[in-house]
Amino acid sequence: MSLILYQHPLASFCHKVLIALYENGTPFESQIIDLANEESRASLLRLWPIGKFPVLRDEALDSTIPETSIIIEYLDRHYPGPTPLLPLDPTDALCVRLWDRFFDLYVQEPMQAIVADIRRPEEERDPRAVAQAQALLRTAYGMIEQQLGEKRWIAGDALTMADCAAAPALFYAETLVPFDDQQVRLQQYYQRLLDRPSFARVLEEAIPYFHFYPYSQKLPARFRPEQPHA
Ligand SMILES: N[C@@H](CCC(=O)N[C@@H](CS)C(=O)NCC(=O)O)C(=O)O
Repeated sequence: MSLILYQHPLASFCHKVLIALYENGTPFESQIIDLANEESRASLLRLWPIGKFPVLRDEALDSTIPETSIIIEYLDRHYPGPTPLLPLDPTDALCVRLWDRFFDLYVQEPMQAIVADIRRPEEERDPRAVAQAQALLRTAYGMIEQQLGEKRWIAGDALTMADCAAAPALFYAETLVPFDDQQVRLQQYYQRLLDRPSFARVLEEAIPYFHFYPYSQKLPARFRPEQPHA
């Protein structure tokens, strides 16, 4: 197999790339990274000393590609399929890159900050940083609602890399700061993302791991792990 994705099925940035791979039926091998396991962590650091994942390894072209947006652009260029993830028109492509950045920086990052905070010992938590992250999510939701207008996907009528970024970011963010009742377009967009077969498959594969997510009881009902009986 030419492509190997170093990833973890619970990790939101990995979901972003998995959606892109499933959209285009791109064959790949999955290498699960367990950061708690020294050997597994070392295998990631050898590829990308920053230690963030996913990382894509392409044996056929002898390339190692980190960073989700770069991975998706790489796949789009070298392994195109039925769902082009970047438009050919340069202006349209810029819009996709903007919204891809938007979801990574202003939805994923505050979401990760809130989750990281609850994983810390109580005395190391930072309620001010959490409140800032929650406020950023609320601002981002309002901007997404505006951007959607009558569009089906975030940058227009076709699903793109920006929607790959949006799906996992909104999936976890919504468990921390629920969407406003007034944000009807955002809610409908979120439902479209959940219904998209590529993302539905990613979520299905994550089910055995959701009990590791500290806010798992806020996930949509079908993904909520059963609570242990008293
Ligand atoms: N900018 C990176 C972010 C990747 C990222 O934050 N991945 C998370 C998993 S969802 C990670 O590596 N977490 C482990 C860590 O930060 O130590 C990308 O787009 O690939």
